[in-house]
Amino acid sequence: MPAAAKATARKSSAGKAAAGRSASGQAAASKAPARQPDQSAPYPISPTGVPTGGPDSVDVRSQAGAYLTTAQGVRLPDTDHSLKVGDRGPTLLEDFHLREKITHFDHERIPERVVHARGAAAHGVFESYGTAKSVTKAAFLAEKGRRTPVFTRFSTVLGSRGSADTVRDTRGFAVKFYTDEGTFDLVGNNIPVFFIQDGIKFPDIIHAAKPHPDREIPQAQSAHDTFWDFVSLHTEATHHVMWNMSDRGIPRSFRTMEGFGVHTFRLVNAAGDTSLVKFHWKPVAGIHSLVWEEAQIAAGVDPDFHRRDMYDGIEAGAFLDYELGIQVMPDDGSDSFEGIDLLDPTKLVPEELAPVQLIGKLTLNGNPTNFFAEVEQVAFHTGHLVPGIEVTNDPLMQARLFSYLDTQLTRLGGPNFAQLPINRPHAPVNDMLRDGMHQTAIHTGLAPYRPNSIDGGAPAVATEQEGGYVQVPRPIEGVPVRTHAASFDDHFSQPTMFYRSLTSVEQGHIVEAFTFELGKCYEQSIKERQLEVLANIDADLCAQVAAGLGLPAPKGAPAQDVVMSAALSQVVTEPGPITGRKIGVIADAGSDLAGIGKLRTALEKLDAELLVVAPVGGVLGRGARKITVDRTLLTTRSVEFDAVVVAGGTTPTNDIKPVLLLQEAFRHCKAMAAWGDGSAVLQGAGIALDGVGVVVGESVAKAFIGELTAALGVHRAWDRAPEVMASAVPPATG
Ligand code: HDE
Repeated sequence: MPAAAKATARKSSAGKAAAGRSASGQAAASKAPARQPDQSAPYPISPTGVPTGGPDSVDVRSQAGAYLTTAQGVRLPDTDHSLKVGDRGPTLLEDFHLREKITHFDHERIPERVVHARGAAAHGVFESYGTAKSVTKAAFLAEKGRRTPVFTRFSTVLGSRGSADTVRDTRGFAVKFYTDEGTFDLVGNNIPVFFIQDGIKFPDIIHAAKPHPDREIPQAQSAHDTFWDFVSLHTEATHHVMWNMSDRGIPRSFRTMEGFGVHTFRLVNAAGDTSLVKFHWKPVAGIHSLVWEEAQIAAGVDPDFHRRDMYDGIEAGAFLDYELGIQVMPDDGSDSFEGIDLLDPTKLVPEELAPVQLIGKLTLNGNPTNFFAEVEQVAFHTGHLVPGIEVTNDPLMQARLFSYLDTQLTRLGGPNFAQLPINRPHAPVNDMLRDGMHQTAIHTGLAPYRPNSIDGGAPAVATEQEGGYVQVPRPIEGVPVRTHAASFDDHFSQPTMFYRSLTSVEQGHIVEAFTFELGKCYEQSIKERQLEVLANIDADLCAQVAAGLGLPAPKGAPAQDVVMSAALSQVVTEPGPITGRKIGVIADAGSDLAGIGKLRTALEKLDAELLVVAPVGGVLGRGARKITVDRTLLTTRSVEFDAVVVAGGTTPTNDIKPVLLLQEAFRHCKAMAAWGDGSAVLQGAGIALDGVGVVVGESVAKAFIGELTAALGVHRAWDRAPEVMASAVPPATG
């Protein structure tokens, strides 16, 4: 994107925030660091949802000024020495600055999230296509062109706050829409199904998947006994487990993940007609994953792999784009569609049966300004709904409606967390909720109760026509039972559909993942029980995993007549966009610097980033041809790049670091390229120039750039996989 266009995009998306930032009051705080252009912050909105500040007011979101002060605003002469009796003497209790500074520090941490503790988030905007008008009256979806500010948090589920980004896990995909009709949260995952059918089992699956309670290991992993113990016994988890073991469990980037609302929602249009709907986020950059070895290396060399990728991309103007889509099913009272129980969150509806209709676009274009205030304190809740969007009887969804509000009381220390800047609705708030820990609103009026006469009867309740959230009539009858519907009993046919709908490369990854994870278990009986589960999905899958574990493959009864769903595969043959992708160019002092410059210009036009990798840091060349070294061979590893290119003129070397970098990237099926005599460096690493996904050219000409970007656009050269990724699994025995 050209610089001017980027600036405009940012300006319009940062919207009111940008206006607040440039307020002249900021001038008084001349020494305070300004926000970076890529940084947004929650809009300056009061706890009652009313925008604060005018053009002349200080930006209330920043705590800034020329002088260091106490929390009470008293200017401080020194913050490096405590107040002592003489320069060696005991410290005085009267040192209010010392005590305030240390006390506040002692209380800087809040409890991390029970699940989804590790996360990163960005601000953005959602623009409606208006195509959902026929199914929902929610204005942020129904009105064409309407733009709604959003805050989106991505997360892993199992790890602690400081764990690595690239572990094998489900990813959270939670979006807060600050709509004019109140806040709507779509708290989804990157996997369309869940481990359990009933919320009452959530503590069980999470206790099983978290580190063992005695030694607290392993961190952020499912490859351990308690996880496999539980899921092998609790077979309704099978479908979700299949997705976790697939490439979906190790996304390349937040920008290349799909997102799903998982549950079936009930949408209501202006006429009161209802539909059953599943939400999907479709990444514009395509769906793409890491390979397992890459994920493991990245967890060590860059535990911040995903958050860095998102923050850097946004800073460079390579925003993250997703289209929101819905699958619409009739609300005919059966709560099912084509034989699929829509209240069972372990089932998906194949896109071939109910196509995903696109209804709007999400663009993430602003980094947080303060991680704690925004990313840590944001509080999502499945009960944050707006008129036109309602829930269903999905027993998982029902339990979530309780949990999210409840958990914030501990995590955010009381009932007023909706007043935190990141959580404040942009719609006016008039809630009659009063007092409590951390109350920051100064409510007026004497009568926070209804009915009242003292405040003239205000506030009024709203009718449906006035925008009141009035649930559609939903007849409910039955006797209280602790049981489930018979339609919830099928745990295997959709896992079979998933496995068989994938390409052989993707299936191979699933086999390897199961073999790895079960291979890390100690209890033989757990491995054997999980093999029995696999036998009910696909005999071949079971046989291959059993062979890798050195165990006999049990016989099962996989479903015979499953429908296939091509939409479940993420392998593409047509090149897509390369937004946000990173291309490493190996160079040295003798390299063709003009060629590097030309390639960088071409890639930047496509919102991709070129990084120069050289033996040592500093600059290459002189004068106009000067190029800064972005990474040295010591500071980078192949996993940082989607493609590795050797610049013409680069001297071949026996140094193990460039050889390792090239061989690793090649083994991970990435696009490889060289121009001019740079191809000798490729050959020196044992890479054949006529191989799949290897691009060579005389110079950085149009054809060379085109072939390289096409190779990047299909994500990986999978046809290379049998040659470079085969692992010697012994043949299955009878
Ligand atoms: Fe969550 N989940 N969950 N979950 N969940 C939380 O809420 C819970 C479930 C999801 O970035 C917690 O604020 C129960 C499904 C995301 O802040 C907690 C059940 C899906 C996030 C909680 C589920 C999710 C959470 C922890 C079973 C996908 C991160 C802290 C009934 C559709 C949100 C918090 C963020 C977070 C409970 C199942 C997604 C404890 C009881 C299914 C993306 O309230």
